[in-house]
Amino acid sequence: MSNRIRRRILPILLSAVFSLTANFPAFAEGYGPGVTGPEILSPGDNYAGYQWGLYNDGSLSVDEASISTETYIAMYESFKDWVDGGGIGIPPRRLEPGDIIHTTLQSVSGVDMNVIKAWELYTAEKAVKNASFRNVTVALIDTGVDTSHLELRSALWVNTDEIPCDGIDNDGNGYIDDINGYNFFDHNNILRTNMISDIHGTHGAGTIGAARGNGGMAGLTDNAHVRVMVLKALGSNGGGTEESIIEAIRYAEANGASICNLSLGGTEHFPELENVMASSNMLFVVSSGNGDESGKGYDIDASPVYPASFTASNIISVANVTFTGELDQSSNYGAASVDIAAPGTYIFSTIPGNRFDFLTGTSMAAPMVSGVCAMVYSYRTDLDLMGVRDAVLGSAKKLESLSGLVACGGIPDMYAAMTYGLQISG
Ligand SMILES: [Ca+2]
Ligand SMILES: [Ca+2]
Ligand SMILES: [Ca+2]
Repeated sequence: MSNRIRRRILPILLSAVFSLTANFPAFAEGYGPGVTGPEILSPGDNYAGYQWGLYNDGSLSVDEASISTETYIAMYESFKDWVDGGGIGIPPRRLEPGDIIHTTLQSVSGVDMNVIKAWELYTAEKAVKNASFRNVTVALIDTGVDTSHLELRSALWVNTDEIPCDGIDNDGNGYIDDINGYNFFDHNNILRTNMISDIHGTHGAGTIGAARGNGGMAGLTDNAHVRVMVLKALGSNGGGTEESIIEAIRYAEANGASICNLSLGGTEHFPELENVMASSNMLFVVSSGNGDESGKGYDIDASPVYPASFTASNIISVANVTFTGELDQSSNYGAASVDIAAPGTYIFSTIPGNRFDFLTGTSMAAPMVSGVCAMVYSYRTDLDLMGVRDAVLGSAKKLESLSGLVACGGIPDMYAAMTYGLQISG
């Protein structure tokens, strides 16, 4: 069966994550009949066939319809001339059928994180050793999250020591009514803030924790043991302050998170943030960044971005690989600074309003690694977080195209990471 995605991309918008959200009426209204994925993937989750990062049999393809930069500029200049001329006279150049360039991208079988086998192992052993699986909290420091999304309700960390909506800081942690996390950007407990800016955080939360078997998509982790703590530290323009991010990190650690996803970064070096991260007991998973102003990825060993380029050993920096096994053209890389790549192009996940969409960027790749780390940490009670890091990097599925671009030369293999260093019988 072939799953085909059709989409339009304007060249000028290629690098902008938010630009990829507008054109998907097919996914506009929650759970529908949609396209059925391979039944093996996640029975009941009818969109899971789009989640090539979990399982890729080579059947997924994307039809991209784009126009050349030259055509775009010609149209823009023509429109500008027309406006400058008072909107009369020669009409501006319009898009003609010949201007559209169609490209079909075909996925390559096996470029995935071997998630099915990992789930089977986890589920089979869960029946026997349920009590000994670790409960893991993943802190997502990002924009807001639509905490009411049907896929996320059972995925969220709950502060059981806090009574909601009574205006009192019941657990005395310094934050009033912090039930699923906190908003460090606006300094309040509102986690669902804006339908547009919350796309970024909601998408990452779905990749890690969307419910399995209830329709829609499938998150990487088991809601019974892995939860997402929502920490908003970025505003509606995607920016935030060093102070708010540091405060969110301190909150995460103080309230039991062990893995911290940071799908954010910039070229400015923040020494205090670096100190706080290096001295934290958490494992950080950070995005390597989406290239320069023209959307072209670059070597962050030569031109650092932070926090991806911080050298602390409790940081995993993540680049973005496409479903063909190549690094995405927009993804930053670095043989020393970037540890691993992960699926980050045409990533299907949750967005606000019970909807779903495809997004592209290293911001989508980092939550993949956070989800894998969380499952390994939950399953492998014999490992500490540095052991989890070693397992994920040491068992990575090597891809020739990534050699020399990321330190481990591959993408996560969830099954191999969970069984890293173990003798598996049968
Ligand atoms: Ca509190
Ligand atoms: Ca309260
Ligand atoms: Ca689901």
